[in-house]
Amino acid sequence: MTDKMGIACLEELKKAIETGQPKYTERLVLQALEESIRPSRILNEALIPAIHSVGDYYRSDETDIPQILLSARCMRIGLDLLEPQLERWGRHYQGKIILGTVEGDLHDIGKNLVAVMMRSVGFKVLDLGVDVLPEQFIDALQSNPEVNIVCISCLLTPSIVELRTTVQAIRQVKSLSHIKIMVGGGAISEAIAQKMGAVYTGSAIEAADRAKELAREMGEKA
Ligand code: B1M
Repeated sequence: MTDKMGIACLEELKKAIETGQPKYTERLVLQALEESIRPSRILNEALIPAIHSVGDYYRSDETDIPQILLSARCMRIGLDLLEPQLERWGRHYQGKIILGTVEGDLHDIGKNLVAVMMRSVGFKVLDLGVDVLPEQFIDALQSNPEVNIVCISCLLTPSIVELRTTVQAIRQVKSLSHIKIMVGGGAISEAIAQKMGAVYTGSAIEAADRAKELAREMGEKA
């Protein structure tokens, strides 16, 4: 396959996600894989730019919520197809992380991307889903003592309060004092994260890289 054909397929896939066509999205992802386009390229050159354009259209009132939900479904389909392929490209096992979207917040596209990127670099991921209460994070951490990192996604400004409560609740549990708490999502900035005593990253790729560094640092200390 020539690179031009690959680019055409990725362009078409991006459009299919932006215009919310789940069946066509599935077909194009499978086609891209059959054409031996690298899964990381499909993710970085079609899926991620598509969902960012959808966000831009939403901000400028060029799309509505049903349309966004269709694009979100396309994203889910694409990520589900790519994930096993990305995992195969992942290097050696890095450990296990716990991940979830903060209480009150139902956004999961960014969180799912974080899960995919974490798996692709070699982490096992326990995904607690969306609208996760502080006690659910704590229960999961206590039931999985091998976990050293928890990642929390937050897209809604009003949910920053719940995020702070969650971080404080985890910090108050003595047996979890070694846990590294990573936060991210559109409502969070470096300054907000620092004030909470959490580690901030702006993207799923950065989150996976930072988690790898943290895992290495903790491994060295142990
Ligand atoms: Co909502 N929404 N939404 N929404 N939505 C936003 C977030 C908003 C910014 C839109 C806007 O007004 N401009 C706004 C929040 C404003 C604010 O508080 N700051 C908003 C609002 C207000 C709402 C509702 C309240 C709307 C309403 O009902 N009136 C409602 C809330 C429901 C709730 O959660 N309780 C709501 C609902 C929805 C839908 C259901 C329609 C849908 C969600 C579908 C789904 O997730 N399954 C939706 C969507 C799609 C969006 C936008 C358009 C896109 C979000 C997205 O998926 N972006 C968004 C506008 C925008 O962002 N431009 C908007 C793509 C995704 C890849 O980016 O999640 O930022 P993101 O993830 C990035 C990084 O942030 C980072 O990695 C990812 C990629 O590299 N990252 C992490 C994310 N989590 C991380 C965790 C980490 C590290 C990095 O941990 C270590």
